[in-house]
Amino acid sequence: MTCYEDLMYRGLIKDISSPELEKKLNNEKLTFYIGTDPTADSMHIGHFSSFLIATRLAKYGHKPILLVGGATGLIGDPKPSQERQMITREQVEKNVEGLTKQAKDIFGFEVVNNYDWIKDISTIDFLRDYGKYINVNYMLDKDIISRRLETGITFCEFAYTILQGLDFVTLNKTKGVTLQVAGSDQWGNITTGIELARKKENVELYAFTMPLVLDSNGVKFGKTEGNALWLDKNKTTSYELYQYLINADDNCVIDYLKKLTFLTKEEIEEIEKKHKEQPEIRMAQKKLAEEVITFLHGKEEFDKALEISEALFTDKIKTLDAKTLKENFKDVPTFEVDGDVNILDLLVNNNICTSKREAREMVSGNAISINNEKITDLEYTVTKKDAIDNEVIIVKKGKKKYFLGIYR
Ligand code: 383
Repeated sequence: MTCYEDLMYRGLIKDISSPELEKKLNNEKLTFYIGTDPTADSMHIGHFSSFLIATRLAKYGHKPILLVGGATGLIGDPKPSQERQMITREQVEKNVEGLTKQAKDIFGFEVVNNYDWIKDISTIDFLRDYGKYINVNYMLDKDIISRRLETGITFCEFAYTILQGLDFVTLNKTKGVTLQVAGSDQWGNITTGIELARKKENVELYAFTMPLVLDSNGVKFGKTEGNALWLDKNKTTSYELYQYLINADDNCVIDYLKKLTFLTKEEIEEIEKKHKEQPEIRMAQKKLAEEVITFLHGKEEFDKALEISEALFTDKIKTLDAKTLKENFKDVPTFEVDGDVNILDLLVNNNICTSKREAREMVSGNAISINNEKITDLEYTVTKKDAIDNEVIIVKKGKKKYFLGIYR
């Protein structure tokens, strides 16, 4: 398969800047970049699904540069609905540090910061050297800007697209970058750069965008209720990531394998065949979890996540020690236990059940287990002896809800 065919097979191409791109990707070695703004100190799984393109193109001999937007992060890429909250300079600096380290650790490519070239451009130079080439009418036509005209957009965010445009032109001059890659939400910013390069430098730059990765309800991949799935394993454990991936929709998991792993077409087809025969064993989801977590956190972390998950589903939970359990359940609701306590009181006092009545129903209905042993006796007394290492009890309510009890 050629590079372009591979990208098409995986559904990784949405918009392209020109039909020449196919030949370029297949026959030349391009230097390209993909950027992210320091809105947080870690990337999340949504970024990962885009940034993986860096490694994918590198495998075909292209050279990736990862950009962290130390300058653009101070301005804010216009969101569809409303103006962004400004982030303090200190916070942006901290986030840049976190992201730079993370990008290097995970992908191992060169990382640049646009603050390095934007900080020294004076207002007059900005307006003369860049502003003069970009027509306001052209800017107003961009989706990212036009959709904000009703609710309003400040000049600060309006100007953002020119900064991203000047990055593309600058990286072309300083590093020989000729291609920019991003998620499809970035098309407007990318084309500003192409326009600037044509008008100012008489140079043709190239780009393509990737479609957003969605689940079958049209929800963005990685959006869970509440928390983002961070790539920093101190913020989102490998176990949590495993839980998210293992629960991927049957209808989407093959698409995820194409977009988020380096498995070949043949390997994916093989998995798809088995997946269709026996979706209930979730082998496609398991493979997805293995590939993604191993890429992000390494094999050891994946093995640990797998071990914990399997232990929770079988009666092996007692093979885990208190420390491992505490580490990996840090985001699970936690409560303290003191002495001996009746099962119903334990459930109600720690908000596992909302009432004694619910607690009774759950226990009689076989829906409560402690360290994977079903508790069905309404009179059961939980004691320290139930705890792993005399310290930890894992209460499971129904199929998926876990609570962590710690004996003092
Ligand atoms: C800034 C300066 C550049 C090039 C890019 C940027 C950042 C860009 C942006 N990107 C998103 C972000 O930072 O806002 N203006 O969260 C996301 N990306 C990637 C991908 C994506 C985009 O980091 O679609 C999802 O992850 O492009 O939303 O010179």
